[in-house]
Amino acid sequence: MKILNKKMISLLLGCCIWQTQYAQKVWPGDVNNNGIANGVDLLYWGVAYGATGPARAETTSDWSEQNIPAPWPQSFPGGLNYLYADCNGDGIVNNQDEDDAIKDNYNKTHDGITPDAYLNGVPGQAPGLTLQPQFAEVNVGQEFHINVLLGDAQIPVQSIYGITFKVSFDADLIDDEEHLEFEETSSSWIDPGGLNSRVLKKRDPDTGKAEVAITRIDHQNAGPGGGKIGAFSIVIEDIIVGLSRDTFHMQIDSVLLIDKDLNMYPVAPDTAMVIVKKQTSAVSGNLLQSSNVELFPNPARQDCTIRAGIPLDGVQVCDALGRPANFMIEQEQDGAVWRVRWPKNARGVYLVRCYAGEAQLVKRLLILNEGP
Ligand SMILES: [Ca+2]
Ligand SMILES: [Ca+2]
Repeated sequence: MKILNKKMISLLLGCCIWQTQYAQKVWPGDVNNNGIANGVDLLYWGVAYGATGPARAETTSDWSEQNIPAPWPQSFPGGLNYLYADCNGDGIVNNQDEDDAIKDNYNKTHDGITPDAYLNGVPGQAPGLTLQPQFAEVNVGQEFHINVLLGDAQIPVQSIYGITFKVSFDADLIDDEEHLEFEETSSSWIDPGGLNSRVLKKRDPDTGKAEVAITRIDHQNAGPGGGKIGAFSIVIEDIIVGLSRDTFHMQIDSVLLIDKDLNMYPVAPDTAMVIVKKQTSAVSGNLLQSSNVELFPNPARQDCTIRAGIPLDGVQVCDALGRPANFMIEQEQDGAVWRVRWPKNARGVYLVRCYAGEAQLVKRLLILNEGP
């Protein structure tokens, strides 16, 4: 038996690489060629918007492998050719590639998937992608909003061309597909004129997943800036059996922000919780108003204090997934003052639930550093 020497191995490897390169196909909608069509592909498409090059032999947006044409003059950082952004193969990157391919083929996969490079940042260090519920409590069947804000005065976004983010939510509280929808802010700070951006919105209430991608198409960055970029409108269905109240959670799982040159920047994801009241339950109104409950310091490093205008029956802290956090919670002064301490490595966003009778209030707590 002949033993392969180094030269033969490298020749064999070279042969494999050669074959791989020439086996490349276009899958209409998978612009970054990683095996799946999703919001990240919209970002690549936006960067290549308006480019032209050789058309494919066959013009189609069907989800099937297509032979590549001759290379286009331009490439993305990393070397991927712009020809992949021409999803339908007609020789130009324009709206049809988005409508007919990225949207229609959303979440379809081929071959092996190379995971997309999302860049979740650290709260307090990177600009935040914040979920801001319109109300702390809602009734079953009541429509409410969770505003989505990107960057703020403390930590603005320096430069943005596009962003995509994935969220999870409590699907069992959403009965109808239309009862969780994202509406982008028209003429937001990302696109003040309202004419130079495109949005991809997809949600699957069955699995409790949604993705939103926004990209500019004019090769100009927006920013520095911050503020509202859109809102989820939500209706909770009356399907909560055996409970007088429940909570609706939404969290941002992954986010990717780019500039016009496809440089990627970290963004700190957020989580939100809204208490759902059943209309038949005896809820004692707005005993607990936000102004009645102080939480300080916030952001906090080692501990925080809750001071309420009335005695509280209890305080609970949940992590980003809505699970009770293993924090030390001590009651002082007949329940009007509570002190919360946490273990090391607790950095992140938490939700603090305060109870008094039938009333509840949720406050967001940002922990910047590890405990003592
Ligand atoms: Ca892709
Ligand atoms: Ca095209």
